[in-house]
Amino acid sequence: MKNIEKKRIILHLDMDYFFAQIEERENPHFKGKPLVVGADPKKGKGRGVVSTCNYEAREYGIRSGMAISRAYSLCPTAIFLPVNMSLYKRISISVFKIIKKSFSKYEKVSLDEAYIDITEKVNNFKSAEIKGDTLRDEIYKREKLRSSVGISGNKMMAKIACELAKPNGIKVILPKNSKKIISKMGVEVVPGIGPKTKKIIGRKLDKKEPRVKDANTLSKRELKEMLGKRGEDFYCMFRGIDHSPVEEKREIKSIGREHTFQEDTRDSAKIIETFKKIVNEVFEEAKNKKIKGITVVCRFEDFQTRTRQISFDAKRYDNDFYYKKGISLLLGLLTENNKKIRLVGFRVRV
Ligand code: DCP
Ligand code: CA
Ligand code: CA
Repeated sequence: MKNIEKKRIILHLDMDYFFAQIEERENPHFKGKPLVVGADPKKGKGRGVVSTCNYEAREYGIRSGMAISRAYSLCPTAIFLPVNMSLYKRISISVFKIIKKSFSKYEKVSLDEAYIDITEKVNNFKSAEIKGDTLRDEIYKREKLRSSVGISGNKMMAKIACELAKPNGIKVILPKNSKKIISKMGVEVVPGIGPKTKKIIGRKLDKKEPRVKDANTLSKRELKEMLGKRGEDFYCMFRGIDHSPVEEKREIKSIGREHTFQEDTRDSAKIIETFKKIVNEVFEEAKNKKIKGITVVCRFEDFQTRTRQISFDAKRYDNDFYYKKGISLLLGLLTENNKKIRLVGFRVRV
């Protein structure tokens, strides 16, 4: 029963190289040159990361999340710009207004990404494609920004279609072709399969880079034994099936700060002092809002990034309470290993 999918038509929209494209729009003379948005590279000595970059910079191998120093060494002549988050947020709001005008059932995934359930709006995939084109045209007309759209019978396949459509394109994957198309891909295309799960599957199949078609030799029971309840969902997803609904989530707001140390450190007094400073900044911004949860982030010298979090009940506590909880999470992370710390961060959900 679970292997039969309800007929739906789902559209996935994702803006192309979002932060960098906005910077190109604001500064047209940057167009055509490699452009990187992120931390200050400080002539190769900078210590933050790349947020994103345009396609010209990607040709040099630069990618989101990469150390900015690495990006600098790959292309020292690129244009490096700081993250102007308030501008990107403002433009994101405008893009979502355009979506909202034409569609009622959509789910915001991030600043530049949304799923839209258009089952009730169109009768077939041909008219779905026209809807997708109209949306892309409308965004371009109003915001002068390019985007890509994927369309299929569920969220997972619509996102895969969108990846294939990028940049500035549209792609439809008919549900009857979903299984065949996904089978050629690496298992990590399935949402929820990260490096750890991939390793478990790879070990079982004796393959370093397991593909979906390899994973399709595993029975539902085997997957459940290996990965628990999630394994059953993966069994369906490996066959192009995803039942998850498009749901408009109430927006969870988070307020956070992070600090990259000038030099990697294990000096706990120094780490705690910095932590205290950023926690206070976060409290300052969160002001009277009810805190629903806190997250502490540590990035270690080898770039491994670990987080720990706690959620709270409906009660309101004073800032000191959250600070002490934060410190205990931080100490937990620090005692996980002996590596030096590169970055520490603190975030609250409000
Ligand atoms: N972002 C970030 N750090 C990351 C990944 C992304 O700050 N590690 C930001 C910058 C991106 C935006 O989020 O512009 C959207 O992320 P995407 O993954 O959609 O990437 P892009 O829009 O930059 O590129 P693409 O054209 O591949 O979608
Ligand atoms: Ca994007
Ligand atoms: Ca995105």
